[in-house]
Amino acid sequence: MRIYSGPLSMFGAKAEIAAREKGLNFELIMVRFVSDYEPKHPEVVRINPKQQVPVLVHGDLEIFDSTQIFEYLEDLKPVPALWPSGPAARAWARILELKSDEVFFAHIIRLMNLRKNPDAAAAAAAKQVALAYYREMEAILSDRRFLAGSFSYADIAFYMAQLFAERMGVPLDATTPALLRWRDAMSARPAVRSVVRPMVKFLYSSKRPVPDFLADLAGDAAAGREGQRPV
Ligand SMILES: N[C@@H](CCC(=O)N[C@@H](CS)C(=O)NCC(=O)O)C(=O)O
Repeated sequence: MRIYSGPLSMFGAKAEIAAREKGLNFELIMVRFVSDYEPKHPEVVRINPKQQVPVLVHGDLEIFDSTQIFEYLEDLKPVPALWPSGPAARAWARILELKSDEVFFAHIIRLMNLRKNPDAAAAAAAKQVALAYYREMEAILSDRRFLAGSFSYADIAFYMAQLFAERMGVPLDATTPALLRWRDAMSARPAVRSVVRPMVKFLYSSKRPVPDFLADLAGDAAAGREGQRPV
């Protein structure tokens, strides 16, 4: 199995975390990233008409999109299950995963695009929507450890989206204590650490800010050592 990802790809990180949580062996191919994923890796261009990472190749199968990769991994290796059991619980978990990627993260992409204009009214509006989403997730976590009950793809998706939100100036704070506990639990998972550590090193090596909650993952990178080298 090969996974094509990028050093700052939150969607690639989703796929990689899931593969690691499943205990699958795979080769990770980091595609070039300067300020964007350019020039595109030829295999990514050939396989994904959207020319984006992540892309997964397994034997004759070539697929793309982090959520589609989740579904394939779940069918390929059902244990440990990363969707909850029962049709309603699974459907709800899938909706949470979709909302994280396509509703919450849309506002974070807006903030990325407004980085040179942080005082714009549109940036303030995007932050407010993201903070309201934190409150929604806080309410969900009031009676459970993970968003869909058991640990699931919904948690992986929102962890990565929130990490990027933090980078874009929408941090969690004490007003959402359950969410802070959830994030600590997520950050402690070996699969998450394996994926986020090189990302943090890349942030340091490319002199980009690193969210405080990830500082302990930096190791030597914080002292100026090289991060992950894209190919
Ligand atoms: N919905 C897709 C989104 C993939 C995506 O946006 N990938 C980004 C990196 S995180 C990318 O490859 N961007 C380069 C581009 O769009 O040219 C997924 O879940 O995989």
